[in-house]
Amino acid sequence: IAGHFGYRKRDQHIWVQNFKLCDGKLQSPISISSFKSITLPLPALEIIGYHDFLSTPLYLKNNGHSVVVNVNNHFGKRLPYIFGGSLDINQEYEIDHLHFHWGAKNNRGSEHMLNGIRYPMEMHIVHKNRIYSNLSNALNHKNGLVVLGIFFQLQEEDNKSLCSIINHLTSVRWINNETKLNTSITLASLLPKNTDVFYSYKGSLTTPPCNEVVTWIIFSMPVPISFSQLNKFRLLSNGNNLIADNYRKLQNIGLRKVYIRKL
Ligand code: 1SD
Ligand code: ZN
Repeated sequence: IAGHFGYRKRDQHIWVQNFKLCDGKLQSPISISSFKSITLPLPALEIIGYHDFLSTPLYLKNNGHSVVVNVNNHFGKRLPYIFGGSLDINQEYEIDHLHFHWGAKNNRGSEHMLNGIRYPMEMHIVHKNRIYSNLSNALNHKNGLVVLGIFFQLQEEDNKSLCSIINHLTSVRWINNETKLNTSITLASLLPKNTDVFYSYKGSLTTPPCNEVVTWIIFSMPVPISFSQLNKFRLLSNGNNLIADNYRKLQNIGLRKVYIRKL
């Protein structure tokens, strides 16, 4: 959606010049602290269709900022969707795509921070409110999007559930490369084992044009990834540089509240 923007400090500094919304009061990402979060007796987040095999073909694309799996063409079938949790009653959000943010080094990469920890990678599963016909329409409405944020944590063994994506990364090494996944993905296998505990707050896209239309749901429990798997993301290129450290600097929480759902 956005034209040119970069992630180096001096590049992020000028996002606001080209994209006015990036200067708003409800920007993302933020640093989340469990102690400062408000516990609410929220119902569980209902995640429907995440256990099904997604209709193929699924495409993986290097867009120069990240690597994206588009899920929105779910021919003839209902798209996986979410509701409940911290979301307004009767509002359903269907999946549009997922993408990743990662670091050049293991001590950075996630956009959000949780209790002072910056994880080496964060996955975003972007959902749009079913009442809007497409993603660009949803971007004009406060209740347009819900993004699920999932942290990754390094472990020795490979995370088998990521293989179908990671095995294709060499085919999308360069910007605008796109490839068909030859295996299906079961979205549920990409989620943490426990989705009962999550944080939620009102924020924005973390990339220009920074629309303040996102209800963020960040799971407390991370998902494992191995060193060698993470390194494969770091080989992707935008034509000039390797893609890494594609995370936005922290934004002020301001007057916002962050809610936590516990069991
Ligand atoms: O960075 C993504 C951007 O690529 C696009 O996917 C947008 C929504 O379509 O979302 C942002 S983010 O806020 O999910 N990082
Ligand atoms: Zn993102």
